[in-house]
Amino acid sequence: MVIKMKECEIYSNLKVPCGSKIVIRADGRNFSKLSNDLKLERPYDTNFANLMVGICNDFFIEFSPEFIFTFSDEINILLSDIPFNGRVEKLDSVFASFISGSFTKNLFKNFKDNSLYETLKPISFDSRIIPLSDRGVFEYFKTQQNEAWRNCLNGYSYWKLRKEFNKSHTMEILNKKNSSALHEILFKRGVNISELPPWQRRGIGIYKKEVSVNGYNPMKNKKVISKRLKIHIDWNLPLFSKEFFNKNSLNI
Ligand SMILES: Nc1nc2c(ncn2[C@@H]2O[C@H](COP(=O)(O)OP(=O)(O)O)[C@@H](O)[C@H]2O)c(=O)[nH]1
Ligand SMILES: [Mg+2]
Repeated sequence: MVIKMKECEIYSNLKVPCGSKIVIRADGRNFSKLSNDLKLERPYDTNFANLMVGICNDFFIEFSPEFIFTFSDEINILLSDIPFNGRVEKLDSVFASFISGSFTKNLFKNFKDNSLYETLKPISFDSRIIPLSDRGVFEYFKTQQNEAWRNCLNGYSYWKLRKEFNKSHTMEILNKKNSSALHEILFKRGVNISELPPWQRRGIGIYKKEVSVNGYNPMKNKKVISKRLKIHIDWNLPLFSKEFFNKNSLNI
């Protein structure tokens, strides 16, 4: 019997549900090690955050998503116009590789010290697809923003304590501490968590925003102001609310 090879590609017709919005979440692979190799500042490195924003910007230009939310080494992308006919294999593989390629491109822009690259292995991201209802989309972004906040609290607590204690003792101290105990640990060491930069506490948003552009109408010989949508990098996100998404014409 002759095997029809096309029929062996059994996953190629797997598609996201019709009419559903999807979020793609990409996460850097082994970035704990990468953060050592790149000698990133702890717990937050501004060059690294700029690099992640560079990826989001590249993604926005290429695939016109509705909204992107990034913190740490993860990128959450909301798509309502879904390319590749919604084929799961295509979406996961193209997006993860696009993001990995963009990471490398932006790495050279944001980290100028060539000696850092000598030991660096190729970078990769994983990618997963989450189909969501309209209500689910809002809940999703709220959950990820809470995750960003926890990451901030844990990161600062860990690295502050590591200045005084070794790794295992630090872990012991942090074990089962609730968030007010962590606030206390930080406050005693001069960190008021609510005064940290918003992008560290709440993550970074990328979306289109209306801007006014000054122009000139030669027919009427007059200055005119027109409105245009421009990619906006929001380093100052509020806590996500329906109002935030409505205000920015995000259909969430
Ligand atoms: N020092 C530093 N590390 C970062 C920063 N952003 C992300 N990371 C690292 O990236 C890791 C992301 O977590 P996770 O995905 O669970 O770890 P992975 O499985 O090793 O990629 C964190 O544990 C940090 O080590 C940063 O701004 N500074
Ligand atoms: Mg990771």
